[in-house]
Amino acid sequence: MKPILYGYEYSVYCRIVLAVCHEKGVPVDWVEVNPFTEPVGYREHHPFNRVPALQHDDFALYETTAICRYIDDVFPGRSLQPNTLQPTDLRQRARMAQIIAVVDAYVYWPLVRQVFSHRVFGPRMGEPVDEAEIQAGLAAAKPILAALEGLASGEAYIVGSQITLADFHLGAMIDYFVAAGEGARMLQDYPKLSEWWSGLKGRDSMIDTNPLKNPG
Ligand SMILES: N[C@@H](CCC(=O)N[C@@H](CS)C(=O)NCC(=O)O)C(=O)O
Repeated sequence: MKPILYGYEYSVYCRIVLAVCHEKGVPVDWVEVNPFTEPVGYREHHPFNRVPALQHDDFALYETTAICRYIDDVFPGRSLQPNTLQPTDLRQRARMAQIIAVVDAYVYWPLVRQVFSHRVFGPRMGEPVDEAEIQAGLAAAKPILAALEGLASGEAYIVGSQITLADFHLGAMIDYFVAAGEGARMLQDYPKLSEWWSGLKGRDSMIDTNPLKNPG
């Protein structure tokens, strides 16, 4: 059976899973849930009421990193060479895990929830903008981007010449960040990240899964 993905249209975390599924050629059945409204019964799928959550036959899984690794491990995929989004080189594998952890711990809140949500998403949804949140997010973003610039490989992808799960984890967040003018300008200060992003953003899996592709 096709995996079922419980997700919210604008969720950056769901977009990571969708991009990975796109790369692996794995179709999913999408069930729309908005976690910000406490959907009735959804905690059965995710006890912390977040998205995404995956159901694959009798196997239920939540947490984006776990879901992406599962998709990559279980499905053979179609076109990737090598046919995995996890490097076999152990140091690159460790770097991939590190970047994903950095994204979850330090990137998501300032870049997405402070800068993107208040500069781009709020106005799109007719919600009030909190300039203080944007400025706090931009201030926090600088040392985080500097750290990621230090970790970036300088090759085509974030940990080396092979695309990995870390590209999608970071790429989904950067895409939202640069949707804000201040975010796009700030990224230019980081040459390795800018070069990496200019390559990744044109990938079909990134374009096709962009929740903002339709004008709002
Ligand atoms: N640790 C979770 C984080 C997922 C997450 O925070 N998702 C957001 C949407 S992008 C959410 O569900 N937010 C609901 C809320 O904050 O109440 C994961 O990796 O899947």
